Amino acid sequence: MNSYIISETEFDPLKIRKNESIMCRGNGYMCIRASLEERYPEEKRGTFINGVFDGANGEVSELAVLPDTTRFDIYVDGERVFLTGKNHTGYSRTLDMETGEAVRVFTWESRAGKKIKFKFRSFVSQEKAHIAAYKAELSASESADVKIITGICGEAANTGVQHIGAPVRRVYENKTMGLYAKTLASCVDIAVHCSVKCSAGCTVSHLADRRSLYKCIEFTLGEKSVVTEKLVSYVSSRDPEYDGAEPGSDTVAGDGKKYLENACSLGYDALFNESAGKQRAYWKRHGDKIVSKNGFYDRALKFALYHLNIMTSQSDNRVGIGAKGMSGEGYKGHSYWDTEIFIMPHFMFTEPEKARRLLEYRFKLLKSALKKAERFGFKGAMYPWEAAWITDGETCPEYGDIDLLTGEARRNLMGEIEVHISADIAYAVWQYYTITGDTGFMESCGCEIILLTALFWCSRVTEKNGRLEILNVIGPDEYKDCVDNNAYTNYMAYFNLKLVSKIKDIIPKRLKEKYDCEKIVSAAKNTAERLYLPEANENGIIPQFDGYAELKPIDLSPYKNKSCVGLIFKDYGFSQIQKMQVSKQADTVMLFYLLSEMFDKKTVFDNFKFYEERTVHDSSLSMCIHALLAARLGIIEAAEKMFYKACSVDLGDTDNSDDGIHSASIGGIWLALAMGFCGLGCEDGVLSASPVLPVDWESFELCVEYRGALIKIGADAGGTFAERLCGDKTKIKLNGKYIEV
Ligand code: IFM
Repeated sequence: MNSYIISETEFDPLKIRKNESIMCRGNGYMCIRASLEERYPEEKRGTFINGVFDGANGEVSELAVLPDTTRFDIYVDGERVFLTGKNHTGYSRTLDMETGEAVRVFTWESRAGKKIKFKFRSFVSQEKAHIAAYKAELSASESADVKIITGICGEAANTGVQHIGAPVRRVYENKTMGLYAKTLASCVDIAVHCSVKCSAGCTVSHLADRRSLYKCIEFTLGEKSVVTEKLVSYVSSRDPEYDGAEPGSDTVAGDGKKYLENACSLGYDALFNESAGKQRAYWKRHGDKIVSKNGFYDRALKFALYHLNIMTSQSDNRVGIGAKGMSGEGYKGHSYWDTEIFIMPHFMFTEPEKARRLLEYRFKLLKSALKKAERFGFKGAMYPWEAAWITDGETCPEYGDIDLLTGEARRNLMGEIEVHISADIAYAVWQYYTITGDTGFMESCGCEIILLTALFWCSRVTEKNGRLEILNVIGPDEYKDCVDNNAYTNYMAYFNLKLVSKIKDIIPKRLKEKYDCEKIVSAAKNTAERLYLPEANENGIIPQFDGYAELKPIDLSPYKNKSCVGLIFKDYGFSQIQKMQVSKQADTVMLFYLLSEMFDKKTVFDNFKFYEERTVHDSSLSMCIHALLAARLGIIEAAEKMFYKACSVDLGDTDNSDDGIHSASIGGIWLALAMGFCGLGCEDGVLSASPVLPVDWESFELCVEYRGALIKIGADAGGTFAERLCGDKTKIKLNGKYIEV
């Protein structure tokens, strides 16, 4: 079984959207959903460039769907090719994650009984960030007249919202097509170029349709296959190459045309070989694997690594990671705490320069965070709950869905009171520093983030009951609004405040001149000392928030372990759920992963059990953390079951990924394996691990980059192992003992 392959073996219109997401191709600069060549009502095409957000129509800024190049309208003897349940055989579609190429084959039968073989191939270049390529190979059982119409469709829109203005279109020398447009509110220039060529003698013409430009290729097909090759380039004025400069639409158009011409001089095969080579080099450094009877685990791991790679910019520190990466419109392409807590550890331990860039993105958001704090009457940095482009500020919509009875839009409070994100970002800064020892980053960005987020907490606390409390928040469990002293928030804020004393000796002069650092250090110390940290009650349970113990416990069995999310809302309204002991996702238990040194094993075990029974795991962020904790607690069988569910979030049989894959859950697959089963950590500047092997697994291994050395760590039937693959000798702590690798 090849773990690099994701496939579908039959055509199912109801799976179109999900497969568009999970088989999405990209390179961190752009992503293209794996839409089928022919059109179907169920499809949701989408091409995205990292950082190209737009907030047209007064709605919050969202990642804009760009002009589409994936569509091929094909006619055989005048009959349009599309698949029904009966008119085709030999269907298969695969994404080969090892090379990044998608391949789709089938034999279609026309109404007149002619059989046409189709093979479509496509990829987004790993080597040339702006380039994508498509190839269609056709052959026929008997002679048939074929017409292929393909090009650039500028009608593409986000669900119900057009972000791209009316385009300018050009055809150069009857060959290259160019489509130029601006996003409506953010005024980002977009240039899409496309060239289509055919291996057979054919008639070629161009068609201009509304907002679109196509090439029409007509030829007579027989047994000998005819190949149509389509190369495209995408460029935007927000690209990192132009950072700081206003390139102007002519430069953007000129560069896009140049990129395409250069790609055309190579052609599909050479471009593919180059790109696949780069993708293989990625796998060489990311040789993580799970060997087990159930090959699903290894595939899920490769799937996670594949998507982590394509969702993350290779060079730009002005962009974050969307909750769906760039694989769909879901969550509007916004970045949440998902990045710092679920995704970033992977990069800290494998490609620290990417982790640094992601934190630099948060540094660039400081201005927005300061402004947001001021708007709500606080000091310091109150980070946006949802972030898009660096100057967009808070992009969490103020209103959510309508109340079906009244038709009134329901207020969405996350942007205002889901404040734990500020502590999550500070946590990630510290974690990055302890893993990498990157003092340069602390000097340029890290210290300032820690100081200003701590200052926020100093102003966000309320004097009550003779102590400082944090009132009116939403914790990670979003099924509970407006609670006081959410344990997760309070403990993470405490950690954030305590960090200030840890960095006080490395605060750069620049910051001392800019802020009254001594005052912040002392305020953070006093606030931390007086901050209320919810403690375990007589049953050993740390209340998720004030009054949790008084809420009604209910039987969650009808809602747990179901493939459908939000089932509980069929029986209860949101206000009823507020009064029940039911959590959407890991909340208090997150602390046992992040701040494990603050809790003893019994507390962790008792709370894990208590809260898991009360959690419906309706968020994709939940199961991976539970798997991680179960592995750390040594309940390996349960951990494996939970890991299986975490791996199934996108790869399982649900339609939950139609709007894009789940980035946090994907980060969580690596997290559960690395920080759970492998027990990876960093203690006093030394890499540590304590791998445990589930009984059904033969072995697993992870490749970790630690301070310049690449180290393979894992477990097999012979026990645990650590081996240096390259870099300098280094000391690590394996199963509690120091060894040199
Ligand atoms: O950040 C998460 C949140 O914890 C649960 N709802 C979805 C968000 C984006 O993934």
